[in-house]
Amino acid sequence: MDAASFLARLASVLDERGLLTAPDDMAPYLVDWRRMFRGEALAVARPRTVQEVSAVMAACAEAGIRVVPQGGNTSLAGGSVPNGATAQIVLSLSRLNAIRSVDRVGMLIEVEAGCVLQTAQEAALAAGRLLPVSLGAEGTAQVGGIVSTNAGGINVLRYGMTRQLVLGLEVVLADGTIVNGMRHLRKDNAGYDWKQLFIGSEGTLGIVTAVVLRLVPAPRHRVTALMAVPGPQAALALLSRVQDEIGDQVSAFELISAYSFDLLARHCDLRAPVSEAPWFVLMQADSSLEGITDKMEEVLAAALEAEEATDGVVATSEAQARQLWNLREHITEAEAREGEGVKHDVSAPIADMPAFLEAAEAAVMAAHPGARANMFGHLGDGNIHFNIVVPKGADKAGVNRTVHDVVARFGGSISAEHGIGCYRVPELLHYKPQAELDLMRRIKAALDPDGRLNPGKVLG
Ligand code: FAD
Ligand code: 2HG
Ligand code: ZN
Repeated sequence: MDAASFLARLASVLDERGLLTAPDDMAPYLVDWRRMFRGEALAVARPRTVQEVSAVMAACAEAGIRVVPQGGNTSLAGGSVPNGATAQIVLSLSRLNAIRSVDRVGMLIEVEAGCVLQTAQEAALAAGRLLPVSLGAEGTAQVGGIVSTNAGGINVLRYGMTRQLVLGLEVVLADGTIVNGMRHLRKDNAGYDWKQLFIGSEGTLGIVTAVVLRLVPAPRHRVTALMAVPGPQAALALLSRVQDEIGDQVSAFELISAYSFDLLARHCDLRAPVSEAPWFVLMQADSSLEGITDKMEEVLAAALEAEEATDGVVATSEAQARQLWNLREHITEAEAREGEGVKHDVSAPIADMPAFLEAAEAAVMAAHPGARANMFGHLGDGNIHFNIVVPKGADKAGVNRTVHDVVARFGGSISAEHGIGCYRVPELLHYKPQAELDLMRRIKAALDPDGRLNPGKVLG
């Protein structure tokens, strides 16, 4: 089938707003959030229903066209844009975005893939429930995207990764088959839990079209605190103390380096309301019961006494809490404004984080003069964004290898939450044991035998 016939076929299964082919219309879909990866596409398909997704996939199968699924296009791993090779279309889920239902008693939400995460969060909150996936891109990222990347964010410590929240899933396979597993069940051991294959597979195994997500009771009381700490070891001592005293209520525990605050001050005019320190911890606890703020203040006073922290501020209003989180959420933007950032989204066993940070920073400084580490992230999950700001012309792949060699020494992962996309393919192939890669390839071959789903991503 030639390109013109293929596009005519696509147009016949979509409505008049469902197919974009003009370069200006397609441009935003062809470049990633960091503007590092750009590709080309024959068209952008924007179906409104799962039947239309199925028809698009069947047409692509017949014509041998490759498909790049795209949600909010906030991937930090270059996963959501074409990679330049061969004939591809972008399949945008943005118009398949309905909230089908919110079940207050069953504590779940049924939502289509293109629904923006924040919209789903707001619908849950209106019913007195919390959808506990929270990340800086939540105003743009879509539910299908967070499921397809198994997104993390700031609440993993208490509620787990996105995977832990998915009760039901609807997917469209490479040949257009619709698989409807939209169950509202907490318990279901009837056969293989196939939905786990699609969660976190970054669009390489199928198209996520709808999801049932578990909700939790919306907390009535929340306390947020920013603490200045002498170092990562002290931060871990503080984490332990907080876990001992209010562990069932801690929902976020984030480590931020002084350099991150330096970037925030210079590029976003944002400043920490505590005295200077080499490191900071931003934490949050949520509860249905009153008294969490008093308890947090008591715990933090003891931490100051024990010199695990040197200063701190507990937010006394919702607005002040928002300001503290605003600092944390702007680090990515501040780093982007500073210049060339080499991102590492790494994890290591939590207790080893201080030693890991020291070893990784020393290795980078020794091997790459002029580099600076912008370290921040989810210490409570053992996940740090170990991003290196480098001078122009630096050997970025070399920086990756230096950091990831240290990660490997600590038994860590080269991607804790952002995924592989195309950015980390060489690193995955280098560090993942052969037997695991072979198993992944067998899964890929079973579900996408012609290699048409998100080519060049994850396994390359
Ligand atoms: P996209 O970027 O569009 O796609 C991501 C991947 O999923 C691609 O491989 C794409 O092909 C695939 N995909 C998308 N939708 C579908 C679908 N319906 N079916 C099949 N495949 C699909 N990530 C975190 O984990 N934690 C964070 O704290 C975090 N913070 C961020 C902060 C900022 C400022 C930014 C820009 C990004 C952040 N991210 C974070 C990364 C990103 O937001 C997440 O990976 C998010 O889950 C991507 O959602 P999306 O809808 O934008 O997906
Ligand atoms: C965060 O935790 C995100 O803020 C983005 O995962 C991290 O910019 C980054 O590398
Ligand atoms: Zn993160």
